[in-house]
Amino acid sequence: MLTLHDYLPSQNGWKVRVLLGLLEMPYSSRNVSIFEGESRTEAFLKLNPVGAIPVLELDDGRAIAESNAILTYLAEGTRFLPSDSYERAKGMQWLFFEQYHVEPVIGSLRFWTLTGRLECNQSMITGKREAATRALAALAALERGLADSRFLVGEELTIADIAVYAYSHRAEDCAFSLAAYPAFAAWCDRVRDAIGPGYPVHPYSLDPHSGARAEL
Ligand SMILES: N[C@@H](CCC(=O)N[C@@H](CS)C(=O)NCC(=O)O)C(=O)O
Repeated sequence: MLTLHDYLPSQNGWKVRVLLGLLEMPYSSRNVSIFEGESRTEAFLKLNPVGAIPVLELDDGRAIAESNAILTYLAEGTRFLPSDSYERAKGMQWLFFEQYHVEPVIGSLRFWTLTGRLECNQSMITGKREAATRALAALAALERGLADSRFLVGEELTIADIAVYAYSHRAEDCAFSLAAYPAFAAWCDRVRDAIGPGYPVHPYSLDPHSGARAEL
């Protein structure tokens, strides 16, 4: 059986949980306590030399890291990864966009905000202001990209939507208003409906080692 090395508050892990669920693929989940250093142990670094979750371990012990690489692997041959080479490349375009403009920007700001680190560490504010500018640029790009289509690649949900939605739909956690991005907000509703219930976003406060305060 597949094993997902995961950390529940991670939206990178969430992406993989969603696709495994939509594909109805059985898997076992192994929690990696990242704030206690579990992702930096010798054993874990053999699975992913970078020391980060999610990692998908196959039946034969081989492992795949990087959330979007895992999505691509799992979606092969399914409706979530187009077979047409142009559409597939468009999907890749958004997966790369997500890794450069969304995850390290909105995802990181969200982490610093929700775990209270930003508030406690004023020296970070300048850097994070730059991140905020980049986050707004990412939302504006999504607004333009979604002006004329239901999903990022045409009319159906693909892994590009799952990946981009994971952190971008939580932009309000970083105090960004979505009011200026109506096409993006409407797409968020469509993705939420297409995915269906059963994939909660877990708070960092679930993990006593995350530094997140319960009231945040
Ligand atoms: N680009 C990677 C990012 C993975 C990542 O940053 N994972 C975080 C959790 S969201 C992690 O495991 N951090 C632990 C660490 O860096 O020690 C992906 O998309 O999978």
